[in-house]
Amino acid sequence: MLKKWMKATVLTAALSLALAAPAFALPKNLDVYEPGNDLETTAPFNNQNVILSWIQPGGDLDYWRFVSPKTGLQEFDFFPPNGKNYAIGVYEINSGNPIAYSQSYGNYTSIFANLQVGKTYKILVFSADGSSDENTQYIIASPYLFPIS
Ligand SMILES: [Ca+2]
Repeated sequence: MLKKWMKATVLTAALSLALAAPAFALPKNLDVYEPGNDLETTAPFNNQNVILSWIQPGGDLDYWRFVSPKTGLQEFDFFPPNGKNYAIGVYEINSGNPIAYSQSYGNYTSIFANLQVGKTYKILVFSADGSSDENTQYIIASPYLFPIS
């Protein structure tokens, strides 16, 4: 009798924890492709002008952090896997409001973000409709912000 009650309590606790998580967030330990890929642990991509990665599964959130080497309007080109409706946003590091945002609707898209030199930003990529692709990577390119020297 006690066992049954405890089991129900544990289940309820687990369920409320799961429901408390943000809608898109996937527990890190379930993201087999990028086990450390959240805002706190993601690697910076300074001096790297192309990023390739996967949205998998559909609720995956990919964060990329960088310090801007320039001030002014900067271009980010985004290529989802063919036909996938992924979204890309550029944010100040601690902000939830994008300074630039676009949905791909299956195609190439580009966004322009007004950046300040020395300031830290994050790029967030996620699936706008829950679709994903475990075989084909998306590509973010910022060739003018981080030119190959
Ligand atoms: Ca990912």
